[in-house]
Amino acid sequence: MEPFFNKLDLDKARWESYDRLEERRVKDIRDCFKETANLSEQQLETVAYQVYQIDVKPEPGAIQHSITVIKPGNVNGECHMTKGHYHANDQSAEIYMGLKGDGLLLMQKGEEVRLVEMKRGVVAYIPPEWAHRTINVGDDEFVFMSYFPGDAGYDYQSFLDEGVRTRIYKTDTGYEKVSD
Ligand code: PAN
Ligand code: ZN
Repeated sequence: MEPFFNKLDLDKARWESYDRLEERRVKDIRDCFKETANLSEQQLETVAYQVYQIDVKPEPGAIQHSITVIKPGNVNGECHMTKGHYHANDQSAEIYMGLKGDGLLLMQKGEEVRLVEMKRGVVAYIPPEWAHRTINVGDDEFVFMSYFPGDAGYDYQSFLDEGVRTRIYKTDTGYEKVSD
């Protein structure tokens, strides 16, 4: 393949161009939240996050990279978050870099949980075999960049089946962690 580049607008925390945009609405990720009874149609249709994808072939040796934007908001108090996943290829690590806003990176392996505050400039390393999810705990959008192996893949179901050990709720002054 040919070498290529894309420009990142550091002020806007967005690619100037990209190949694909994936959007997930609250209705697409409702199973991630603890309390989902009585959600309005409007809330179900709300976009929780977007992934701006640069397309690279999903091959060993390649490096995927994308920007995720989590919109501010909550579902019955629980902050907007990504679905979260293990990598299907469980030897795949990943790097997240905070670009804008206030987010948390939650990593989980069995009973163990780690949380990293992902402000602009924080670069976090997700080792192989740790599930990972990001959460917007701020009042503005939270944006970060991901770099991961071409053949990492996604295993959403194992994380969903296992269940998350820590939930993050909005408070007047920020957020609180609640063990589940
Ligand atoms: C990220 C995530 C992205 C969206 O690029 O895929 O933030 O989160 P979900 O995939 O959990 O919906 C990544 O971790 N890739 O491996
Ligand atoms: Zn990942």
